[in-house]
Amino acid sequence: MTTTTLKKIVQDEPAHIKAELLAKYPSKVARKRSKQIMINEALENTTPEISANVRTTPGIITMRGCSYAGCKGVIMGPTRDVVNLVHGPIGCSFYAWLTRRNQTNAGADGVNYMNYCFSTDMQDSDIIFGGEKKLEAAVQEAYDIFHPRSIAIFATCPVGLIGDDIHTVAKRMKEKLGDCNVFAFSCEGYKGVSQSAGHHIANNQIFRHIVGENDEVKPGKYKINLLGEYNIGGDGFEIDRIFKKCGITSISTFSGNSTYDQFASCHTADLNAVMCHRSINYVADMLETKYGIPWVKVNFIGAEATAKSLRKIAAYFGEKELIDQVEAVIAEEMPDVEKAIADVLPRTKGKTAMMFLGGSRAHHYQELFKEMGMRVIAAGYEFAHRDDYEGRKVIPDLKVDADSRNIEEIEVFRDEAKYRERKTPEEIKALEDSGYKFKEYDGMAPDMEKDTLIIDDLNQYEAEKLVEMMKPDLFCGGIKEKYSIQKLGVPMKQLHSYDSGGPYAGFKGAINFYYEIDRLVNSRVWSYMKAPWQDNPQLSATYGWE
Ligand code: CFM
Repeated sequence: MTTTTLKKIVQDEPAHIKAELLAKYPSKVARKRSKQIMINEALENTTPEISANVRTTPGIITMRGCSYAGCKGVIMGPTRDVVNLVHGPIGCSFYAWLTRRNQTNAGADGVNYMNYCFSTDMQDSDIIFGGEKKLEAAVQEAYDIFHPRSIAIFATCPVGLIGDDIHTVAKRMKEKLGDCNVFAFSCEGYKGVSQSAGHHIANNQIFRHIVGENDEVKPGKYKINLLGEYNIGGDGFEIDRIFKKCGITSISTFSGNSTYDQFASCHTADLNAVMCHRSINYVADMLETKYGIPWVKVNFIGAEATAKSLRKIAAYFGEKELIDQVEAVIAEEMPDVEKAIADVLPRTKGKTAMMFLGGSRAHHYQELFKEMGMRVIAAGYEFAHRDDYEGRKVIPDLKVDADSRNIEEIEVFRDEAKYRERKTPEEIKALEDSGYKFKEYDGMAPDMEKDTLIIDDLNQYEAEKLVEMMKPDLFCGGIKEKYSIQKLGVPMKQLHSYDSGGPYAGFKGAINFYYEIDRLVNSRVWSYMKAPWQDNPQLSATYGWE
């Protein structure tokens, strides 16, 4: 019998911590995990290579989700006027029903299917005899009740296993209904190694079936698409508020509070601002190739980052009117932000945080912690690719393996009729010469301090071990980690769902975040928490190979 105690190990021993995380694994697993745990050396400009977007070892309790989650839940889920129909057992729809907190405003037309959950509710008999007829009937039923503009069908694991041809059903129903775009996603949960595969599948199908359908020129100046913003906890509403104030017209958001028509007309915008690089970079690249819209990386998490991103958008258009207005908005919004920082800083400065989240927030949220004087001592993504850690410069070196080959790459060509050069090559060059970066993302590692830990696909065991050893003042993750971390006496903030908070984007969001984190890391309640094993001995066992 052994007793586990919480003990604070000196935080500047990353090699020791890494060795401890790996110590319990069988040697083969330890070797694999070792490549996914990197000690950051970014400050010396020699970012070491990390292994990412690889399979999780069976038996390990991963934080990841599935391909269907990435396609249906993440990309298509926040679209309010498309009926998102899940073809599968009802269990697959549990996490598809408003659990992601992507908020919606029904808008002038009042169409909003967000509060519904559409499923074919497959039964044993459908698995045995096939579910195509049931799917067809479900599409018809949804059409008869709602008369939606579009119905999207999502495959769950059993659909791929029994071989239901969802694409043929979709095509047949599209022809039969006439005024409803029915199309399908082969996003079976097992495709790829995580939800990241589902993002790619979703991006391809939106591009193939909707984008470019509506050429109508929308009113407004300085037209952009905001890609990779999903309006969690109202983030997108705050960003829209700021855009409006600045005089920037948002043609479409992929896909927070979005509509079918936004996707259909997004090719009329003049710039793509990419927020979450991981989930949507495919659409950004395709829009550039086919329609000539350049893209830039932005980040509206953090007040400084928001100001920087607005200036980046204004610099692209290069018109004095917009540049002045953006500066006026920043000048108007920042005093409240600075006041809030001055208020919390004496209490938050020097506190430490860990963040393990999807494929972009573990990077973006570091901005907010920096503004509060907090240090991020360990961070990682669940399913990002190497470019999200090390920057897009590594893309040519990425290896295609059996899992990535599984995901369709669609070939996109210039649309001679609709392609429009947004800037002349000279204008682009002038911008680049002044330090402007198109199509660029440097990833998380360069923004992290030397000797911090960067861990890909963290699991339940490692999360607890890491907290025990490094004892951070705050841990950020998702619902699966929430209670096990809190039981260790460490406050836990969900940065997928924001618990029930938000928005955290933009200027107002930053202020919300400062105060919430201040309350969390300074609450004394956590010091009263004692895990049961701190008082009582815990039964322990050894593995066969030990
Ligand atoms: Fe992009 Fe997202 Fe994220 Fe993501 Fe997500 Fe999310 Fe996330 Mo949860 S699209 S990669 S698949 S920023 S749902 S809004 S919080 S894991 S870090």
